[in-house]
Amino acid sequence: MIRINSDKLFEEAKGLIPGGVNSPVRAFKSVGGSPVFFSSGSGAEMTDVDGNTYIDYIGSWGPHIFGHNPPFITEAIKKALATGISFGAPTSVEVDMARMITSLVPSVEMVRMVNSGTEATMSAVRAARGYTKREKIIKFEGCYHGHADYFLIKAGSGALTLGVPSSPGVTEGNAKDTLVAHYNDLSSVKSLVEANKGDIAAVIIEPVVGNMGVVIPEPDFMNGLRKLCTDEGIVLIFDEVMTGFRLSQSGAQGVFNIVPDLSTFGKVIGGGMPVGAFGGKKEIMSVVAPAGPVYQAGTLSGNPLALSAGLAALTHIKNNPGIYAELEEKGKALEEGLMDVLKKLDLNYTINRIGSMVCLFFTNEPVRDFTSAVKSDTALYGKFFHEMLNRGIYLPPAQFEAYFISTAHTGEHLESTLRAAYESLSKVS
Ligand code: KE4
Repeated sequence: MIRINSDKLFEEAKGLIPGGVNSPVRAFKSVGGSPVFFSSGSGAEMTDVDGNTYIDYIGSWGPHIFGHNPPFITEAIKKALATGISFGAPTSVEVDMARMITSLVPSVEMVRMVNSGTEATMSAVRAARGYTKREKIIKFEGCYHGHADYFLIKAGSGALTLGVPSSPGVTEGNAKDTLVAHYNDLSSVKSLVEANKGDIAAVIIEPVVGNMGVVIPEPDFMNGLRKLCTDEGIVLIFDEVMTGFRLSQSGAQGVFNIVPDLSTFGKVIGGGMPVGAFGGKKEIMSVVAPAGPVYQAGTLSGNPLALSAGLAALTHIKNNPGIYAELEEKGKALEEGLMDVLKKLDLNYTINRIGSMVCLFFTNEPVRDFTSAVKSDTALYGKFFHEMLNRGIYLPPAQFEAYFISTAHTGEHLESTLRAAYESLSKVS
């Protein structure tokens, strides 16, 4: 595939934007080569600035659960645009959005809108610290909760992809209050809790990990974590920025029937526009300013134009619960198709999937935590990525990410993807 216009744009971008991109994981650092610049998206497909079309499995890193530019979202944006973009004052759509989120997610009694997943998670931690008057938090190695200082310790996603899970610029003072446990290992959490009795404000976890590739919690792990937090007065925060409204109408917590104390959201709730949210027990959320003393703010928080897109997405979800059966069917078809391809080629790489989140790990071992995930052959993944890219399949440019299927992906899209996977894997393996 010829991509001269992308390459030209990237050369100019590198002189103007750090690394030529506005978010590191887009830069192809771990897979090599130069990023593709896109000009349009429609349904499950995107077209780059050189006119090449791709089947898209990134979906803007999760928001596009209905594919690009679904009419019910674009129409909602156009309608909102006609009456204004932003007021910096309360609007009715903010009440509609809060009502929608609290109606879909039973554990969320009160919610605050923000502008990104990072704002949601950093604010939720601050609320938990303000509510418990404790300072330390526990996160899990390989989980990614955005780029707030206290999360960039053994983080996943782009931080892991770039080989900098603990970022420079994060001070000792900040890092000392972030304790790191191991996913699917309850004893590692219990040890930290025992060693820091009464000092831990919150445990924050991706209830399904999408940022070290897809890693699924084991039943006793999540139930044990819930009990431990209840017993110790620790706020359990489910970071559902990626899983929220993707895995069910009430995210991963609806799949596992576990009630967190706070939840964070992003991606799907913005319909592709910049929206995040955090919410949960009214007793905890009531510490957030101006109801309480824990300060949290944002010029464009609850922006009516962005919320019009998000509300359209959530309204569609509320009115069409059948989409999850559709996404499960399509996810299963892709997973089983990939397993057939691996079998035909006598390969036994690991595939983890839940609903419409899939990951092919280039390792023969099961992947259940950070240690097992990083055994994947990232160089081989890079070769596979480019073979697929040149066959018109746009996968995440990093092994430690999730492929996202949308309702816009058709059987033909999946068949083309599996054909390309067979050709690509037979070439690189
Ligand atoms: P944002 O600040 O990027 O909106 O959200 C941060 C975040 C928080 N929590 C979870 C579970 C997340 O997955 C994310 C962001 N996800 C990455 C993709 N793995 C965003 C892609 C990027 O960094 O460009």
